[in-house]
Amino acid sequence: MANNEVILLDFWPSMFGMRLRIALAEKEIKYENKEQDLWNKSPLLLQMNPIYKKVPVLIHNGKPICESIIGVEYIDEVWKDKAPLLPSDPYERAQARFWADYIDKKLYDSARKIWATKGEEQEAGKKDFIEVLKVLEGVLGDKPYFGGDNFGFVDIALIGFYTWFYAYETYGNFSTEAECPKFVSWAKRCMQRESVAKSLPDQHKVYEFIQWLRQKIGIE
Ligand code: GS8
Repeated sequence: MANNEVILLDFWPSMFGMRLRIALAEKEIKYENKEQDLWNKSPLLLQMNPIYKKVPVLIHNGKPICESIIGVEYIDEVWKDKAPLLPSDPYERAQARFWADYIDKKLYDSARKIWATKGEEQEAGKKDFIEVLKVLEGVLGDKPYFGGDNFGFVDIALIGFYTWFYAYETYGNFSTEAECPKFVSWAKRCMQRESVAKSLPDQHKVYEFIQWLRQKIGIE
């Protein structure tokens, strides 16, 4: 539809980009994916996200929406007739936003320390990372998804990280399954969904990318 043009400025290993890919797939929205070179940023990316100059950017009918979590909420509001992602109850919705925010504030940084640092800093990152996963396991409880019986907002905020786990475990020398088995069962359950399976790259490809990144930042 001419008045429903959707473009995603994306970068394949980005767990933030994956959030939008999954949300768009859940809603069955057709879009054009424009892969970005983050080391040579396109005029389009600089124009659409002049503040942070980061991907992902969702562009709906020419208008940019920056920040992945805000983009997922936007998608849920605009295409509200299909596959609701946020809970309908205001309190539940506030809780879902809280946990998505927790993932952004706590998980990314600790995970990054596992592959981008060494020694004590790496050990601290690993410890924090497992602690965060344990907190999230507690939130999940015995539910199949963070959204309860339905896959939803918090699941989308979190599952993209899973494709980086192989690299975290290899560099950090630990097993998530041994530390957080419930978390891994949840992740495998999510991976069975078509929207997730087709939005996440292969974990070995991500590992190779991180190897390249480690060389680039001079840690290898
Ligand atoms: C994070 C986006 C981000 O870090 C969101 O959208 O949720 N809070 C934002 N994007 C990275 C690529 S993924 O690690 C990025 O675009 N980096 C380019 C840069 O920092 O120059």
